[in-house]
Amino acid sequence: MSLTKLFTLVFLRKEDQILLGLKKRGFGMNKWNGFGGKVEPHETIIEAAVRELSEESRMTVKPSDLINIAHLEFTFHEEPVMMDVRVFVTKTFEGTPKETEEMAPKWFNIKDLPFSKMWPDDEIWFPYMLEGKKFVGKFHYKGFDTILHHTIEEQESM
Ligand code: 6U4
Ligand code: NA
Ligand code: NA
Repeated sequence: MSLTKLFTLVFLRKEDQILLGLKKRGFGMNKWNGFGGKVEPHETIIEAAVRELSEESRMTVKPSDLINIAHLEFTFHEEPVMMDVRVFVTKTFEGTPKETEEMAPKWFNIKDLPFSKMWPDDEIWFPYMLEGKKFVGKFHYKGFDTILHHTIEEQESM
């Protein structure tokens, strides 16, 4: 796999709720997701996670409060790109979610998630995250709607 791109994805938890944002532009537009984006060359993965969360929702977290719960690897039929997505959760944060240029944030009850308007893989791996598991998930897509195959392996630690 020649072209690997590193991304972050952050989820804030508050009791039985999770903060998602409706993406307003670019990759994943019109889908609900956590907050995140590309890791820039000058920053660590954690720094990117903190920055993207703030840029997209105006929420603030300390780097040490982010718990890395998953690695997700997305590959695409007949495309040499791999997306390596590092997933973080935390219950410790400051601020009130605000709509930004990129995302419109909203708290969802974890029993009432909008899976039909999320990435198809989310319905497969969210249950692991919501049960507090750590895992590596690999998803091979054809286009952006069809998962040809996937694996999920639980990990002792990330
Ligand atoms: P700009 O250029 O600022 O719009 P940037 O915010 O750096 O982009 P973006 O938003 O394109 O990056 O990053 C994609 C986001 O979507 C990351 O948080 C990872 C996440 N993501 C990508 N594919 C996903 C998938 N199949 N399932 C999922 N999240 C995915 O749950
Ligand atoms: Na983003
Ligand atoms: Na961004």
